[in-house]
Amino acid sequence: MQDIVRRLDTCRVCGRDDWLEVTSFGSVPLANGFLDPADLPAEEPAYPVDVIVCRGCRLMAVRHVIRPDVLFRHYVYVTSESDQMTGHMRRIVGWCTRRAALAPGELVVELGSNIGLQLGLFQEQGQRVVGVDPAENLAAIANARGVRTLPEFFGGDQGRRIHAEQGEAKLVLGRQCFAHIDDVHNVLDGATAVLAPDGLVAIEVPYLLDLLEENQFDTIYHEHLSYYSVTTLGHLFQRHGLRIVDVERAAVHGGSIVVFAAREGSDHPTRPSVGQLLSLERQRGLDTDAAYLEFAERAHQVITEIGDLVRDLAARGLTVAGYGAPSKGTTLLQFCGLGPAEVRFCSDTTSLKHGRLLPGTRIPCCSPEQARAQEPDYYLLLAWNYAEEIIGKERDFLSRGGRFIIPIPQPRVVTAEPVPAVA
Ligand code: DWN
Ligand code: ZN
Repeated sequence: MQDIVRRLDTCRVCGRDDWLEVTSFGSVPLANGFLDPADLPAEEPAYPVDVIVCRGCRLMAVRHVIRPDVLFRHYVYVTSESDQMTGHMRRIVGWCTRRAALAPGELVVELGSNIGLQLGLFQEQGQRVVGVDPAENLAAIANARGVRTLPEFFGGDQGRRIHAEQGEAKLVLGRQCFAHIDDVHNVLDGATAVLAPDGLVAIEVPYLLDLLEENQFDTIYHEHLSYYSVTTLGHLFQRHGLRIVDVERAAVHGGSIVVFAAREGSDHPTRPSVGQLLSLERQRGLDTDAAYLEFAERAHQVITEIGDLVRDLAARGLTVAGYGAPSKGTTLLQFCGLGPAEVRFCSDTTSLKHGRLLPGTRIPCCSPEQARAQEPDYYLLLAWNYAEEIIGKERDFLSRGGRFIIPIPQPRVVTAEPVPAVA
């Protein structure tokens, strides 16, 4: 176990070792460790998911850090081409173009660029692009699509090399990858090495406030090492001569923030959004232990309620399947102790997951087409962050009497019938 996992002793942002022990969700296998049924291990290695909060900078983190190459060298999560995500990626282009005054021919560098969908949109409007992603399988897809992608972990060396080869970047973007990074200082060294004097660093992360308030316990797993607020990102950027100049909130992944940072001495004005979110975070108590301990209590309560609901349906002979097999879904099923006896299969649009078994629970994952042939009575909506889009396109399932269970913030059942108003 030693060589794969290490214990986080000092805070990766501020270096202190004064931790609040928030809770433990037990030991589970890795959320994206899908299994090949033809080559099943007798036992899957499981690692603790223990949540801690730094009393210095209020970084929320998981205590056990898995070696990044184990998690990310071959990766099954492919950026979604759903309407919601495509719309969001187009908005990102607009936000960044306006704020960084991006002109054709200028350089955009993206870390964790996956299969290059986001960079492709910058390329379409004339920017030069370089992606950096450690997942060799995904970088190969991106390169085949014509989006230049280095199959590497981004850090100081990569930032300096890109600068030497391509010149300075007007925009360094990292969407939904920052939470996965252990050595954040090395990554910001790389970002500042390649950043133009008037350039912007734009980081999109799931928002800690939304996670806590919406009981998103299932987004806590080994891949997500850190859970950020604007407060904590401010501390982090400051150590690298960067200042947060603006923040956008976005609905993706259950509620995210896109934080724009510029060099301390640059002319970029600091927008009111920054102060507004910093005060909101104080107002909601993110600087107190209570906010985290109360979340933990609610999370365990919701885990019990979801498990009870699904077990009760299965005991009554009703069939339940998972809609989507996202990382948060494999996590939720493991935390709730649900297996193939209660959840027959999970349907997912990602072909890399088809024919495989979910980690830990060993529930089979199939394509939506296969799922249609064995329609369940209830779909447990594991991809709840796409609830609106999915329920919209599954109206026929609902009209045939099917139901969705939306697991968080509290489990609720959705039927075709509008819920009657309470008198
Ligand atoms: O940070 C992370 C991010 C950004 O994404 C990760 N560590 C891994 C991943 O998290 P996730 O796996 O929870 O991501 P999604 O995007 O919420 O996954 C949605 C899943 O649902 C995908 O596997 C695709 C599937 N899906 C589906 O089957 N039908 C999605 C839609 C919209 C659908 O209609
Ligand atoms: Zn800290």
